[in-house]
Amino acid sequence: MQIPKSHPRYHSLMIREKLVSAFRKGIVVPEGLIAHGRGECFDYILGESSRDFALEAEKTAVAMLMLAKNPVISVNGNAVALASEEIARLAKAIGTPVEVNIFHRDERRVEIISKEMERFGIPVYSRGDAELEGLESARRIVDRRGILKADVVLVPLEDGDRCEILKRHGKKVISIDLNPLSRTSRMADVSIIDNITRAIPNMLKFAEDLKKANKDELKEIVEMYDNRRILRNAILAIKEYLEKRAGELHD
Ligand code: PTJ
Repeated sequence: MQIPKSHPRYHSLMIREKLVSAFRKGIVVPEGLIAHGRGECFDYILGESSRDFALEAEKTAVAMLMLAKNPVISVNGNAVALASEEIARLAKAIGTPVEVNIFHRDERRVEIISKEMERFGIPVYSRGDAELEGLESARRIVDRRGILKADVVLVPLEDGDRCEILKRHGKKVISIDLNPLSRTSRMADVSIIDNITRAIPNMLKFAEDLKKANKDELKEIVEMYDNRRILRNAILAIKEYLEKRAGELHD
């Protein structure tokens, strides 16, 4: 569909088009379109920009990934539809493999998503040759070389229960989820409350800035970070936004 650039919601409508096109290619499931609607709503009441709490989490996430022994970026249909190239650039910048791990599992879709990511010349794990104990959903099926042995996992647009299990397996979890109230956001070690379309490009900039940082400097960033404060600030930002809007309607 042709969207006029002058449309006040141009950017948001273009993102929808990306998802619909990825749905037609078999990358995104119908449930992914619904999940995007929830994300859009939170983005709306967060002002559709990367707020301070998001930027701090993004910088910390990059430092954590750089310090990790075995980092991995887990991708699903929506993440690849919205940010495949940027994810590949981030993976290259910090030397992280990408693993396809989807909730609505179907081998054909795993293959389509893997091919989509491999176009950028990065290692993509998708063997599904191991299982995460304690998890019943298809997300338990992982790759021995990736999530199974990872110490830090970046999970964009997660569906909830996996975050807890990853943590039970001793891994640090970084989430990207616009909903600060979600189970994933509450369980993660670093919760990035931002749209994936902004979060990954921001992380790329931080990766560039931190390229010359030494281990101690990276450790300090991680040690100074307080995820409860970040979540609180995200919820308060929503409250302030809504109060401001309501205030504008005073007689
Ligand atoms: O490709 P699959 O099979 O792994 O399925 C992917 C979905 C997204 C359908 C699956 O993981 C799922 O059901 O996720 P949930 O439980 O709906 O959670 C997705 C979370 O992502 C929600 O909290 C949304 O608010 C959030 N979200 C949606 N769009 C964005 C987002 N967060 C950041 N950026 C977005 N663009």
